[in-house]
Order: sequence, then C-alpha cells, then structure tokens
Amino acid sequence: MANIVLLGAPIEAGAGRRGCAMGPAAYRTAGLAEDLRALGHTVTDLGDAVPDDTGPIEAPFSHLKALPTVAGWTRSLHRHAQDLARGPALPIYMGGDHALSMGTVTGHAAAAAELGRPQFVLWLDAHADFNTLESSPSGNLHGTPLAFACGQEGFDSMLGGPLPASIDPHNVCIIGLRSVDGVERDLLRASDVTAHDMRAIDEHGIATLLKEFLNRVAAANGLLHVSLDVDFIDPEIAPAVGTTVPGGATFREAHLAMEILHDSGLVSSLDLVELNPFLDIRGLTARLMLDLTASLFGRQVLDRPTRSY
Ligand code: Z70
Ligand code: MN
Ligand code: MN
Ligand code: MN
Repeated sequence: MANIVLLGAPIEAGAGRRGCAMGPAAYRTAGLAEDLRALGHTVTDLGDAVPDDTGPIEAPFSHLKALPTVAGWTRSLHRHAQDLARGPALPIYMGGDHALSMGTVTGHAAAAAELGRPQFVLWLDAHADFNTLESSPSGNLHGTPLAFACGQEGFDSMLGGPLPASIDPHNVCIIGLRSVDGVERDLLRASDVTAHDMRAIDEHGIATLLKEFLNRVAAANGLLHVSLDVDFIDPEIAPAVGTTVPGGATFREAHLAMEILHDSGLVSSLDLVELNPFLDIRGLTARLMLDLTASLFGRQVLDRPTRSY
C-alpha cells in the first residue's frame, strides 16, 4: 500500500478564466482522501500551498497574463515538490490550473537529479502546453509549463534564475493531443518529446502507446510524474474545464490508462489539473477525476488485475 500526501495548489492565474482555485476544495468535498484510504492507502492532507511574494517582475512580453503571480506559485511549488520528492510519500498535487506544473515538475526534476535517476513525465492533455513566453498566443501561462520544464529558453523570471535541472524531452510523453498552436507545433516537432494525438489513440489504442512509454521508464529505472489535465477526457463526460476541446479520451480509455499506470508500479507523483468546479454539473467532473485517481491507485472491478492475453 502507498503512503500518499495531498497538497492543494489553488492557482487560477495561469488560466484564461477564473474557477480553478476552487479545485482543491472540490476534491476534498468529493472525498479524495477517503476514497484513497478505502483502497488501503495511508493519506495525509497537507492543506493548501501558498504562493511566494515575488515583488514586481517585468514580463518579457506584454501580453503575458499574471506573470508575477504564476512565478510566485512556481517558486513555492518547486520547493514543496522538491521536499516531498525527497520524502517517503507519493505526492498528489490538487490543482489549480496547469501552470502549477511549472513548480511541481521542476521540483521533481531537481530531486531526481540529486538521486541520479532520470525523471520521466507523462502529460495527459488535449494541449501540449509547450508554448514559450514568446510563442504563447493567448498569454495564458497554463499553456507553457511543459516547455519550461523541458528547459526551453526565456523562462528565467519564473524561478528567478536558471532551472536547477530540466526534464530531458526524450523522457516526456504526451497523450491526448487535439489542440496545438502554430509555433508551439514547430517547437514540439523540433524537440525530442513523444507526442500522441487522438488519431494515434484511435489507430493503436491507448494501451499500446502507454505501455511503450512505461517500458522505457522501467528500463531506465526512472521516476514518473503524471500530469493529468481534465481536458484529456472528452468534455461530454468532463465538462468542468475552461477550454473544452471535443473528441477527447473516453471514460474507458481514461480508466484503462490509469489501470495500466497502476499495474506498472512506476508512478511517483501526480498532478490533477484544470478542474474548474464553477463550470461543473452536480460534481460530475470532480467525481470522475476521483474515480480515475482511484483506478491509478489500484481500484479494480475484480480482486486481481485483468489477466494478460
Ligand atoms: C493554448 C495556449 C491550454 C490548457 C488551454 C491553450 C493552452 N495552447 N492549456 N488549456 N490546459 O493558450 O497556449
Ligand atoms: Mn494542460
Ligand atoms: Mn489542456
Ligand atoms: Mn532522443
């Protein structure tokens, strides 16, 4: 059984609309800790993180929104994540918009570098979140965390200096893509990131794509951070997101991915991001995110994993 810590990250400044700050409260109301305990895990809720006060930061491009606020969250969450990664428990970061991953992923990357182990990242998302501060068309910083974590240039204002350790793009896998911006697409292509769009899921099945990546994580004795964006899932069943993109992962694909992740035993940290409870329908999306998390932590229909065929 796992030792799990929950940390709330009620940031909404990175998204285009307000509401994600209510995410951690919705996860608590829906009963995330209780559901995980029911599976036999030890769960400690650490409460919510608080952003650093950075003072004024001049944004390198004027269209960027709330850069000092996002930088304050990044610095705080980076420290929290690095500390938690050094400890015995598996952290779940309850967002909050996806800009929170600027702190969590880079904090885990720094701790992995201390251990001399490669840090892998699985990004389950309709978007690549691979914009740089320069390429971001919207100025919404939740569209940039993966580029930041992979060491793309121009982000020094975030942590107030260079990254202690960046993620090797070769160790990143995005699954669920169906909305990528023009320049972002060029950056992604030029990088070593493995990017699977919905067509890849349709043609090969999510299990094939995911297992191929997990085999690489296992072969490298890597640590694995999973960043689960609500919009990975189809908006018909997960409507509580600011940016709905049709054609997302189905209920069954999303659960299967979580079950395969559980069976792998490789997951070392998890972000739950972009839940906007203000846009939800009677807790539907919050509950789905809880159920997916439970699948990732071992809930299954039978008392054994599905046999291999
Ligand atoms: C777009 C941008 C984004 C999430 C929207 C959208 C980014 N690529 N990310 N919702 N989670 O504005 O950069
Ligand atoms: Mn995202
Ligand atoms: Mn997204
Ligand atoms: Mn390579």
